[in-house]
Amino acid sequence: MNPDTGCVPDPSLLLLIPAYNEEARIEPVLRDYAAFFEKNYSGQFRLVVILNGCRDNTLGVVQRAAKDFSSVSWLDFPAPIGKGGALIEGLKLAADGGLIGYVDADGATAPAAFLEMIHHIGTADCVIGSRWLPESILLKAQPKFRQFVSRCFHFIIEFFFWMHIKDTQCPCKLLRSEAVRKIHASLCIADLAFDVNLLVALKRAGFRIREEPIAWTDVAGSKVTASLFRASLAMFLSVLRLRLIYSPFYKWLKPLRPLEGWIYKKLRAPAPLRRPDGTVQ
Ligand SMILES: Nc1nc2c(ncn2[C@@H]2O[C@H](COP(=O)(O)OP(=O)(O)O)[C@@H](O)[C@H]2O)c(=O)[nH]1
Ligand SMILES: [Mg+2]
Repeated sequence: MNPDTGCVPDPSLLLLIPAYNEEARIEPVLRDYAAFFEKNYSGQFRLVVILNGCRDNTLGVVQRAAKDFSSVSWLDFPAPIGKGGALIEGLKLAADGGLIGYVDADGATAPAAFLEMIHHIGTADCVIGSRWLPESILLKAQPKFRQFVSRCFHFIIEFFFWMHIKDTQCPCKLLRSEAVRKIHASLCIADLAFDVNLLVALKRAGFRIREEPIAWTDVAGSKVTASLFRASLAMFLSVLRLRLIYSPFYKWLKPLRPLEGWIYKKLRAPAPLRRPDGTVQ
């Protein structure tokens, strides 16, 4: 039974958590989310962790949590598919009539804050948490330089795509499964610019995105902050590619693909994914 309405059951909810070398951060997050949603959500709840190529014991930690919570499971891909690639795989699990969303493995978004997103979806197709609205609550802000880089990235995104979204990168997003299904073939960005890929695809397909303030806390151990320069360059390359995909010039740039692949390799970032027919979206 839905606690708000007293009668309509909540839609099924699938929560994805991409995880790479997260043995130190992920376990309390899995336990908190599973316990909270099993208690406070009347619809079916599933939490799927998507790992790839972890070099630590993240898998063992996830398996330990899955033993205690039946809602927790995992997918493990050996290939270096990146956060975006992991989410592209996870979004394939979108179930009819349900909701699907994702958060980071670090617990920056508390379960109650994610539940708020569900209450906010209303007639929208996607609701995204935002750390850059006046009502947003930053329990612990990101380091100053990271914030500066984040705002530069924001202006680039706004210049390229004109979406008027204040925080494309907040790792707290919730979507209707139908919307995910319709745009899934347009998802190809494997690195951390995946969020931009997702939002641009939704906007271009005419889906409604609602941006809501979120209570958020920065958690130590970010891989992005640890390699900010490399990660930012890779993200810039990915948004540039995304902009070109939607331009008439894209087909002329095919000869540059090997160069692009070489740059991603040098930046140690996952290159855009290839479709089964070998083309890149
Ligand atoms: N599966 C997978 N997850 C990743 C990869 N890189 C980062 N992640 C996950 O993506 C999320 C964001 O990473 P994080 O270091 O918290 O970045 P930040 O929140 O932007 O500082 C975390 O849950 C990571 O474990 C990757 O290559 N593969
Ligand atoms: Mg994070």
